[in-house]
Amino acid sequence: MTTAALRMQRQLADADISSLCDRVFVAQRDATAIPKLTDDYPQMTLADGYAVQFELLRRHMAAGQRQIGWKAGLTSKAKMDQMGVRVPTVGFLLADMFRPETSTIRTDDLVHPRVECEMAFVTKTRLSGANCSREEVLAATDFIVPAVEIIDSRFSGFKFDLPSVVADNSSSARYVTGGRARLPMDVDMSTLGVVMERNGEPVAMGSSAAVAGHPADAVALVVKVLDSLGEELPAGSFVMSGGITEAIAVSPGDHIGVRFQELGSVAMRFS
Ligand code: OOG
Ligand code: MG
Repeated sequence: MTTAALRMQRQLADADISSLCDRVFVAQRDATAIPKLTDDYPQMTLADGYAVQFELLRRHMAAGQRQIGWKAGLTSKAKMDQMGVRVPTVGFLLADMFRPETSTIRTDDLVHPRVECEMAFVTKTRLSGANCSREEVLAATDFIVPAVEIIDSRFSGFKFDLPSVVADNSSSARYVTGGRARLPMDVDMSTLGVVMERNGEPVAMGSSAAVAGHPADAVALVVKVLDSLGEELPAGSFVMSGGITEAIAVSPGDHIGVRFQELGSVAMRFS
């Protein structure tokens, strides 16, 4: 896993970044599918994708939204294989994307939602730097908690490339936490089993080992990506470390339950 690609220069002018941000903003707000951005801007780079994402974040903050933390995306082989993108990404998480455990989550304000099981971290000290390590992440972790992310690509057919998905905030849409919060030293996070059930049938299963070798490595990756963009991870951040298995499509009426070894369950319903 490398952040070298992030040093790539931007190719697009500020005006293009701003108009691409408009496109993504409207597609997210109205839950409409749009073609991937590189269809119109084939020269668009990963750095351009992050420029669009950060402009989107600035707009949400200016509108009074609150940021809760970050997510890592495409950190497991299962996810990379499913999406055909082999570089992990990050995305921001806002307070209004959160949904409580056991709640009913609407799908009519989403394009084509899918669910993923993830380990989430809450930090107690600041993390920064291009060489952030697993050990630093574990030392800075207040607690870990199981989470389910509801992703929703704004791109037609859930098909995208790296610059486009980064501009679309790495498909972030909703997230749910539940189960039991645990101290990082009390569980072996490298090999926790997870089973996802849809309407009582197992639909995906895996081990936390699938996440970049160790979920804390994915948090370190978030810190490294933020560093390459001139940012750091503040204390008190909520960070999701990426889908352990492939993502599973959900429809109105579906019930999703995820059992995490040692960490309890997270459940929700879709309407
Ligand atoms: C990109 C977001 C991936 C994860 O956990 O891997 C992601 C996507 O698959 O649409 O959130
Ligand atoms: Mg995810």
